[in-house]
Amino acid sequence: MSAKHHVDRIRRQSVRRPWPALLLPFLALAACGRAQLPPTSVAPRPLPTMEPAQGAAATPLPLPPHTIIPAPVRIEVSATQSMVLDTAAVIVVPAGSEEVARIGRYLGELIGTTVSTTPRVVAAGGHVPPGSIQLVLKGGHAPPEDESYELTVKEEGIRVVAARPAGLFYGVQTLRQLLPPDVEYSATPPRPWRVPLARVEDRPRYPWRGAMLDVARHFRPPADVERYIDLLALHKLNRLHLHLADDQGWRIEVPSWPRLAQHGGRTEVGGREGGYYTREQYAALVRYAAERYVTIVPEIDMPGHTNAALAAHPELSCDTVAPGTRTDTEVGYSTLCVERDTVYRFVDAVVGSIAELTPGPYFHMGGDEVMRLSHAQYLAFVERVQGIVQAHGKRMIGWGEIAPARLDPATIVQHWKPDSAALHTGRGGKVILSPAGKTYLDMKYDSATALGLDWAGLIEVRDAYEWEPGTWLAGVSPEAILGVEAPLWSETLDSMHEVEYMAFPRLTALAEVAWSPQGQRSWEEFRLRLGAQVPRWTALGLHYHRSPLVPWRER
Ligand code: TNX
Repeated sequence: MSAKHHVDRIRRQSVRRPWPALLLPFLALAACGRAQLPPTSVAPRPLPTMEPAQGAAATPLPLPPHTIIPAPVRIEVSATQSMVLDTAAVIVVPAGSEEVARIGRYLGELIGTTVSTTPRVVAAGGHVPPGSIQLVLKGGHAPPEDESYELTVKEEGIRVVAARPAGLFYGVQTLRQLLPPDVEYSATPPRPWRVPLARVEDRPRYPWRGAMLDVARHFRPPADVERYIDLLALHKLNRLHLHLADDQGWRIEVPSWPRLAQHGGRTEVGGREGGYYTREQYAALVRYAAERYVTIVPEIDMPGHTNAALAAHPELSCDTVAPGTRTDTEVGYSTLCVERDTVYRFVDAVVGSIAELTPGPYFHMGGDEVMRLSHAQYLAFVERVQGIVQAHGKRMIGWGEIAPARLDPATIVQHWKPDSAALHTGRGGKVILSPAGKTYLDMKYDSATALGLDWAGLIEVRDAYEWEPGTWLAGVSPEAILGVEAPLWSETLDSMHEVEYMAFPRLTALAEVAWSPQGQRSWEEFRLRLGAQVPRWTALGLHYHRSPLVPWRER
């Protein structure tokens, strides 16, 4: 899918002191949206309003101050002035940086749809036509993981400046959201685009801004995963955790254990044919994600949730009798035989083969919901797997249950339900927050939602938005929180449309939880920005839940 995107009539938000000159300053909307005008030489104007959502109180709702999601740290957008991006524009990139040139091409494809409307990418140094876009890598000593950027849109041209290419990519995503939503259509007729004059300074709150896709319960072909990656990139999310194996299916080829995918990949929940990724397909997904600054985090869930592996290789179970394949959704019945050496040869082969294809530093071992082992057996298994993962050069991640094992501080615990994560942060370890009652995208929105489960409660978009990760876990300091991840378990979801419907708009809300400063987040203001996404989401063909809490605007 080409990267394409939004926004119509923009109002600006200045969270701190407004920048001087050029931009018409409004003050940030206060909680329920009455704007005040700061001292300014520009004559005050009434804040534009919109019709209330159907069934809402009769008070007209204000337009949002801007419609960028996640909200940048600092943003000013002119309500009245814009620049014109026409076919003379080029995209200027630093000479010698293929990586930034690639970001330039990505931006060009977003803006243009044909050879004549797609801006050329040129190396800095030559003549730059007015009204062009410059992607600038600034020197300095920023750490490799720096994701900050600055974006300025002036009449003379657009500049994105960052220390690292990732920052440039995020600046491009913000620019995408300043462009009219029609850019998201691949068949839009060529014409100049208007971009409101703007100035943005931005950086993420958390380095881990993730989503998880359960491709084990229902397999998703690579094209669906690519689409999900594109949607993550739009929201400045940077991790895609793939749940690659569970009781109902094994989804990745392991050459030395071919039956895992060939037999274990046959089925899925409900009994339809499953599927698996070949090594080439998986490597292509990793590349596709990396080009969008998304790190793939592979998970092979063990020692439980392993029926598909046991069905393919009965020597992994204690009775060595192959169980049948399973297409139901019961949990807790399967386990690897943790006393057998074969099991560790299997773990080593699987971790090694996936690690080879995974440039990202992480390997997720699952470790959840094990009911057939003693606690001592379970902990010993986790510790042994940690050694194998480290021997393959990766940092281990596991669900909250692994915390009581003797973990290396470099290992990461993913919290999903009350657990002993504090044990791990006590030893200097980090935690990813995926509290089920806030981040589980497979929970129903309300009692009328046809899809999904409800064991962790009903989660409306407001619930997903309104929480503070920094103080979420008692006994865990804010510094120990690596970030936030939203898992999408797929027991009840067997199409990409259903996946999208459950993810959106909650994933949009969680992207802002992970990126934007807590002190600047307000549900009343966020829901206005969310409601303004309709034209862009329509252009993207996105399936989403029309939450009654959001004033959706068609234009
Ligand atoms: C719990 S969260 C699970 C998954 C299920 C999910 C359904 C976790 C680590 N385990 O196996 O799919 O609930 O919501």
